[in-house]
Amino acid sequence: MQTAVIVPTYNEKDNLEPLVTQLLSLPLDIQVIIVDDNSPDGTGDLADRLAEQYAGRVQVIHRAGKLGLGTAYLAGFRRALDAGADLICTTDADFSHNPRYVPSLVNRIRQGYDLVIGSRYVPGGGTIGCTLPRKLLSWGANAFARAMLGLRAHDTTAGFRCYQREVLARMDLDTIKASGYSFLIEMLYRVQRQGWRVGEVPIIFENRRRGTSKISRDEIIKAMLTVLRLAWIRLRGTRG
Ligand SMILES: Nc1nc2c(ncn2[C@@H]2O[C@H](COP(=O)(O)OP(=O)(O)O)[C@@H](O)[C@H]2O)c(=O)[nH]1
Ligand SMILES: [Mg+2]
Repeated sequence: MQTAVIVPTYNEKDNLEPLVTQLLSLPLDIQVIIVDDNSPDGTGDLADRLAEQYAGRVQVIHRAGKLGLGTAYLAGFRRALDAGADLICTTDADFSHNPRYVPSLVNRIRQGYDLVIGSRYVPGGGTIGCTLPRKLLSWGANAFARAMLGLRAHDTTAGFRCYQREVLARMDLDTIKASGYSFLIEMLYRVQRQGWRVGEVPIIFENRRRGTSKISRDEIIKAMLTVLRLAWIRLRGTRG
């Protein structure tokens, strides 16, 4: 099975090379698709160098500026679908999502799931090195999204995922409104509503050691608005 791993990057120059190397050394047929938003720190050039070094296994999508995490995933999804990938995974570039878990995500898909989430909030999962505010933010966002949208997964905001090709191929990707972090919640909402089987495998999420988080207050507010918009759609029982 061909597995594409989408890695969105914005200022990840200290993380990208070891991450790509570790992904490519997994015992899977892996292609890496880096989506860089013209990172000021030169991550895009580094990505090009890796694409040259690992020709055929690493591709780069360059975008003009910081256009958001959600649209970066979308650009990656389209490229992966065009390339004929069977499975499409997403991961942060910062090692919070350790590449060693990718095989367990893929294995769970093989057991008959359509979307598998690398989850902090199932038995065996957890976090290391996260500050209390960060834990509270994650916990609050999850509780809110689950309560408002009836999401059954426990880690609804996690960006460590693996999708079966068909889930993305059959989704009208153009109509997804969220462009930032809350894209993850909107995707999960749609996947569940469309009746796909969603599974979770435990991961230990380690706070990044290098670089800084790109989540901002704006993103948090936008995420709340996304949940409210989807809750409204759900309440009216209409498509959206
Ligand atoms: N291409 C692109 N990548 C982004 C953007 N925002 C965040 N990222 C990347 O998305 C991943 C998640 O962001 P991160 O800062 O780790 O968020 P956190 O884990 O919630 O603190 C990282 O690999 C970032 O470099 C964006 O606007 N464009
Ligand atoms: Mg991260």
